[in-house]
Amino acid sequence: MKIVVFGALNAGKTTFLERASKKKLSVKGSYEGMTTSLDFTRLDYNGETVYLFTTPGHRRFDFMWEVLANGMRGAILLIDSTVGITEVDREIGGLIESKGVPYVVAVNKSDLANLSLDMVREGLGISAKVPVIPTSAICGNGVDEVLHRLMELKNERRGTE
Ligand SMILES: Nc1nc2c(ncn2[C@@H]2O[C@H](COP(=O)(O)OP(=O)(O)OP(=O)(O)O)[C@@H](O)[C@H]2O)c(=O)[nH]1
Ligand SMILES: [Mg+2]
Repeated sequence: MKIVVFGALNAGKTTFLERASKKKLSVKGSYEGMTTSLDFTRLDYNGETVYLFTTPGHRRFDFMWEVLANGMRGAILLIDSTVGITEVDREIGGLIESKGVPYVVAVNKSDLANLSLDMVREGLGISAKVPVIPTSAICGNGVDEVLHRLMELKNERRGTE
């Protein structure tokens, strides 16, 4: 199953993927530290193979967002706590919503800033059903929880299909 990590420039998507997979990424499409195409890794979650992708954050490569969203079964929207909610976050949130897949919002760099989760929810205009979880891709806090909640949501949905 395919899961895609979205988020604005520098939010920590590549670091999040490295942390989540606990190994070297199979594909790291970066130039001078900035993702220009995608990152990819594969992990096992309770016997299920999960294909994890990240998108580039830079607007110049925003055409990749739609390409990578193709066929995804779940998404993670990474917010940069040190920046707060921006127009790009709202735009990406809208893209994910339009795909109708379960998703989780990860409020990243929580080791550096303490962004109110209610403000994140309000800023993105999302329903109470979407989990909003503080993470630190550097320290590892919250990363496994994000994956766990996403898999839970996906399985709940599968149960009602
Ligand atoms: N303190 C702290 N730094 C982080 C965290 N996550 C990422 N960073 C740092 O933020 C910078 C950007 O991280 P990346 O993982 O490259 O961000 P990205 O979202 O993949 O960037 P683009 O793909 O270019 O949009 C790097 O210097 C990371 O070390 C975090 O949770 N805490
Ligand atoms: Mg990146």
